[in-house]
Amino acid sequence: MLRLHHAPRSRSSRILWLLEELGADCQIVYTDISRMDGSGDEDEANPHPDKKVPALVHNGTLITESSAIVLYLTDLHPQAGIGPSPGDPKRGEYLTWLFYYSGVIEPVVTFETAGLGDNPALIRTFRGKSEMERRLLDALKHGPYLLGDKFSGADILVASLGAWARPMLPTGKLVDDYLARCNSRPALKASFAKDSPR
Ligand SMILES: N[C@@H](CCC(=O)N[C@@H](CS)C(=O)NCC(=O)O)C(=O)O
Repeated sequence: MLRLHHAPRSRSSRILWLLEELGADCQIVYTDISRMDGSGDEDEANPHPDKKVPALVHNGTLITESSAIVLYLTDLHPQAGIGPSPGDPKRGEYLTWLFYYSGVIEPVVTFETAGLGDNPALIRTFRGKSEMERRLLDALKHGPYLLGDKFSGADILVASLGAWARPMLPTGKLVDDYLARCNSRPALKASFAKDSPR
């Protein structure tokens, strides 16, 4: 049994999208979170240790962090073909993008937003926006998706960032077309209906 603790218009919305891609049966528990604009509040019933979303519970096991949840769910539903399984030649590239997303892209975006994009210690550790842009463009040149021919959970992470903060991704037609391709997926449209409680 899968249960997703979800807050509308947040990082858990991308997990709703993935669940639709996978055709996975999952209970959605709508939860309040404390938001950047000062609205909302922590929900005591949220099992996330930091009272954030997404938080996934599978047969009593708690999984947090978007990339970990994406990997967990695509491994759980290999037949959907949304993430290469162990043994697939694309597996290493898939893991690289999932972890590069959480380990580099999100920190770089956060530092840029905070005006710390030229901090030498941060650049030494994570590199900066230009290196991140080069990595994305190099992959998408061979597209149409990050892993090449096949759409994957890594695209859900990057495209959902693009929907939230388009200026944080490289400008230009290559990325515009990539985002349009991802955003036209029927599973994303289906997930919108579940984003807020009825
Ligand atoms: N690295 C985490 C970040 C999760 C996160 O920051 N979620 C936001 C919503 S977009 C949240 O729950 N914020 C509530 C808070 O900061 O208390 C992930 O990707 O899962």
